[in-house]
Amino acid sequence: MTAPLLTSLAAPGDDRPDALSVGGRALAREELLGAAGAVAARIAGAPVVAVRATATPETVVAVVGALLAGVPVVPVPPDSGPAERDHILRDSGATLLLTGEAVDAPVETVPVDLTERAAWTKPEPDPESTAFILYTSGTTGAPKGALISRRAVAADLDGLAAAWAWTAEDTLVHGLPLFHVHGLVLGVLGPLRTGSRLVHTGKPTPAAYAAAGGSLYFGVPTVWNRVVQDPDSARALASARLLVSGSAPLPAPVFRELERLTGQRPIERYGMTESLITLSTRADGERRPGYVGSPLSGIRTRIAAEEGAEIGELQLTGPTLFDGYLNRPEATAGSYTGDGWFRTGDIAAIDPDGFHRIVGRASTDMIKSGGYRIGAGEVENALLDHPAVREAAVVGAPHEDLGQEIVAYVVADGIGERDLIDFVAAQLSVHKRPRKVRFLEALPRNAMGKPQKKLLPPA
Ligand code: MLC
Ligand code: AMP
Repeated sequence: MTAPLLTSLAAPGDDRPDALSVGGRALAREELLGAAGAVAARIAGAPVVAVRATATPETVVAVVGALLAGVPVVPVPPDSGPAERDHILRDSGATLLLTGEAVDAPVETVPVDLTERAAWTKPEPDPESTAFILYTSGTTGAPKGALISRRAVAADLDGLAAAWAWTAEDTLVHGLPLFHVHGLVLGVLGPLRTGSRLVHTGKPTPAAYAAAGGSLYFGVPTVWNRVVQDPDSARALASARLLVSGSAPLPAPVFRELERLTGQRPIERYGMTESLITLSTRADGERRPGYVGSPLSGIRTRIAAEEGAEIGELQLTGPTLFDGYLNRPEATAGSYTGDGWFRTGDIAAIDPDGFHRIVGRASTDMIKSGGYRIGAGEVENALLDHPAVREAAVVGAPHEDLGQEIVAYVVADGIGERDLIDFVAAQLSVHKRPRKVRFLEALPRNAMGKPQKKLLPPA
């Protein structure tokens, strides 16, 4: 039986004044619980609450407050422009926006004050109820809200704690954004459930990681690539217990450089917003470059391969899966096979010893840049919203540091690259901006008039 999500949060024990530190501001567990109790009292009964998810202690207090009150939380990227933010607020049905600083918003804002205190004594909500609505991009259209239950989060964190021997003795260090699975679900609720300390560095820079002195470190491959480019910072991580990479493929050369500089092989784990983390190498097991290990407890995997082939779509079942996309029954149905397995859209292979290798994505319209998932269609639609743009095609081009970089091909009149990049950054989120824009006379199309991305010139 999986214990309720917030079981260890309320347990007495850790009275360190810096149990949790975000961007240099620290909170004791009791302070977190008191301030979150005050948030819970203010928002109890709301159908859905949004949180402006800056990398601050206010975000942690807001999220924990909503989880105490049993109100589903929608994290909103703090740099999201009006198009993305308004879509998330409208689509999720959020009636309140919790925020650490005053902002204009189309819904009522509720300030989060770290000094407020209230005891919250109500029992934990039903484990099957929704903990999070996480907005995530598909290949086309606007992001969809993935419904993540309390049970799924609790099961996932327990599976990871077992795989990584993650305990209250650890200090987790990371500087990832607090609006996705990696930084928020693993990176904030993980420490609260395992009882470990958390040091969030504000930004995931090599120097900040080196200075933090943790035992457990999280990063996306771009972060690890930057760490190995800074050998002094990398060497400072030699005393850590585990360096964990995820959210995108860790290039084998970065894996090897990390081993050379720190004396230890990184842990690689694989996951998705819809499934949470499902595969990982283990603290006491083998770690092989290019492999994401074996299923966490309770997860089953299979490869849907053509007759005779070993490589095919990775499919999953298990307790960490989402409960569908909010208000999108067709998209939800389409993400499952007829016999009830979740279709990841990732192409993978499983070695005879059970080790999984992710080979790529089924669709080139799903881009991973710096560990962020970005749908090509979403960026194309944003570009087409600009009056000067007549046609747009967006691709992910291989990039040494970001894994992929977003490149936009447009047919447009009287506008320059910089203006279009800034336009997307302002409408969506900064990380969804194209890094390059190429101007064409026309997009390559087939006889049916459909754009042919394969025929686009090199970036
Ligand atoms: C640049 N900036 C602009 C801009 N151009 N601002 C406005 N308009 C423009 N046109 C500014 C930004 O505001 C920012 O400022 C600065 O430039 C850097 O932005 P960037 O270039 O986007 O940052 P970069 O260095 O490329 O970021 C790399 C990174 C980041 C690794 C730090 O990509 C990152 O945090 N990735 C993590 C993604 C993640 O957590 N994914 C997990 C998904 S969950 P300033 O001053 O603010 O720095 C998942 C499941 C799983 O995948 O398996 O885990
Ligand atoms: P997101 O929904 O943002 O969590 O992105 C999920 C996607 O990230 C997956 O479908 C994979 O394509 C990719 N991903 C996550 N972890 C890894 C990994 N360790 N190796 C390769 N790809 C990964």
